[in-house]
Amino acid sequence: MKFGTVAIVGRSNVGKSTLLNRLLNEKIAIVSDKPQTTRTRILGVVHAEGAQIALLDTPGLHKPQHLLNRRMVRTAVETLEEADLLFVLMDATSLPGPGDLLVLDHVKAALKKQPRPVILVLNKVDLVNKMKLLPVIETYARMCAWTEVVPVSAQTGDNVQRLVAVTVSYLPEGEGAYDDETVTDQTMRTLAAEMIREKLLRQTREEIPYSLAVEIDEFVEEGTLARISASVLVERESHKAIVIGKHGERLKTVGTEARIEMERLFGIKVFLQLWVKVREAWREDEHVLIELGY
Ligand SMILES: Nc1nc2c(ncn2[C@@H]2O[C@H](COP(=O)(O)OP(=O)(O)OP(=O)(O)O)[C@@H](O)[C@H]2O)c(=O)[nH]1
Ligand SMILES: [Mg+2]
Repeated sequence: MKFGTVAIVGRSNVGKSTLLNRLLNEKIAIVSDKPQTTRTRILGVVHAEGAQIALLDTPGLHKPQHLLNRRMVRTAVETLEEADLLFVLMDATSLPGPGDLLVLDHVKAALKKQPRPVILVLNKVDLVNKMKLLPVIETYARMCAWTEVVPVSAQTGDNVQRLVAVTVSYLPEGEGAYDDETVTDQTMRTLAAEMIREKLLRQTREEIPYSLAVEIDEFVEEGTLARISASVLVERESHKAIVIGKHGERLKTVGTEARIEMERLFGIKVFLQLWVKVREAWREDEHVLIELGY
């Protein structure tokens, strides 16, 4: 038996959470086209033939500007330093930019402290034709002493099984740390809050996605029904109006979409109530961050 932890790191939007979900065949981490979607470390356990892989999805590495972001980057760096193996995700649709160089600096620093297998995962190959992919692979290949380079599409699943096989080959020998049923460390409460936040991210733009948070006030299971009450935190009155929308339409859409997804994942009926609260500068407030699990 083989067992090990694998940190999934990279800049925002490269598809780390999409890859986690793909490898688990389950939607555990929320995904969006807005940067800095993932704010915490998320465990996903892959039960493979003769191996168990503890995947750790992390927030995108970036230059932090708020306390929230400093904690996000710290989480990613700590995970990078602790894991047995690293997946460094890069976007195959473009040549390396400043954000990718920042990621490489973090990766090299972690490898210097503790050498480990490091796999370059070039994601989103579904968007690139083969002719354009080769120079991108060659450029990245020269930038670090990668153990392996694996191009994939987390979205379509292309080459993802090869990534699993390559990963297993580099895992340490050992018994799995999780029982057969364990897929994630995310509680239903956290999953519910995250699903609401994902729907909010889809419905908002500019600075609003960065300054939104969702807190579960009540989560009561009554047989086959869950009664959930949640607060959406925003930083300004003007943002509150936008989140609610004209005649409450936007919040209603968010609530409906989140409820449908929760019912599917939890397999029970959900009664969901949403409130919007203004909490000025919550991203700088340590107490609020701890309350939110950040
Ligand atoms: N076409 C294509 N799109 C992808 C692929 N993987 C991810 N995406 C899209 O890229 C966007 C970002 O995906 P995420 O999985 O949220 O990215 P992330 O790296 O987790 O981002 P952060 O959590 O912000 O650090 C989403 O719109 C995804 O649908 C892929 O293989 N192909
Ligand atoms: Mg993510």
